[in-house]
Amino acid sequence: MRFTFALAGTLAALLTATAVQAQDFKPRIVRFGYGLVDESNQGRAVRFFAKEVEKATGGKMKVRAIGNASLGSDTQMQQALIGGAQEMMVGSTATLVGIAPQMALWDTPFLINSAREADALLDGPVGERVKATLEPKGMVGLAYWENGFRNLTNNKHPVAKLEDMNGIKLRVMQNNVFLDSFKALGANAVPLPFSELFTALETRAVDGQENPYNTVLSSKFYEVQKYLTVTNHVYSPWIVTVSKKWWDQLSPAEKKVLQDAAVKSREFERKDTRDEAAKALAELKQKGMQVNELAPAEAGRMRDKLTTVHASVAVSVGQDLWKQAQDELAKVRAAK
Ligand code: TK8
Repeated sequence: MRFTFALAGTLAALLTATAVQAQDFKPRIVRFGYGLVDESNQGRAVRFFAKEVEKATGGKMKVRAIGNASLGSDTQMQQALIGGAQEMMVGSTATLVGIAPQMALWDTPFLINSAREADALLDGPVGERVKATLEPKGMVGLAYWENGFRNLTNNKHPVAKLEDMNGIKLRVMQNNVFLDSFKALGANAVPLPFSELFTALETRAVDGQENPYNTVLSSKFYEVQKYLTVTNHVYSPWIVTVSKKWWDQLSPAEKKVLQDAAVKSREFERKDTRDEAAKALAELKQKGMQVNELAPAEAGRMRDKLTTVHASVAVSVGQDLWKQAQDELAKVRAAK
């Protein structure tokens, strides 16, 4: 008798669970856009995310991974998300600064010195606070993924000292902190969407650019760039965002699936990116790039120039957020 009750209870629970599931997940197509090529750390992570979501919804929600900026540049996709014409994207936080000014925190040169500091700051209260500023603007931020530490490439000459930056026409992201930083270093900085970068380098409309090793490799910049200077001048995050218009139509269960999958993919993506970055420099040398490390004194001179932009970042993101970030970093550094 007791056994029968127990069995009936389990059956009832199972049936309820199935009923809830069927209601909770509607058939949906999610267009998830990104800027890099399919065979990049970005592409691999979006496909990982797609699989997670399909698994968790029993195939109800289908995520289309659409790379190569086929849906537009970062800023174009952001507008599509805000307008509700596209569901999801991943791209640089730097291109969001026009919409959410506090994102400029992540553009601060030499703010973050290690992967450990990056993870603690981005996944902690500071990262949450900055992420939350997107929602009133029409986008929901789910998780930060890693773009990585940025390094300089160019086609003119090796950059061994500060003065070598003079006269280099350098593509930067569409963002004032990057523009000001590279102007401070003496480069002729030109903002350009990533989707136009390869052609601009190839046709020599610009001489150089800066991005993590992973991207120099996956986007084949080594084909059109001779010199690489190890600068690690800034840690650059990507952020996974959802159209708020679309998000508001989802059930709590659907939202949870997307949120959980974004975090799970973050773990996959960071590991993949770090593994690839560790090997990428050797590969880039093999492909013919001439790589140089800056002498410590020259790195120091560049660093001094770049830290002049710190005060203006603090003003544009607000002293309170700036201080919170510094305090958090001090905590992480002390906990070594
Ligand atoms: C990809 C970009 C890229 C970024 C850039 O869409 O623009 O240089 O580093 O990753 O977001």
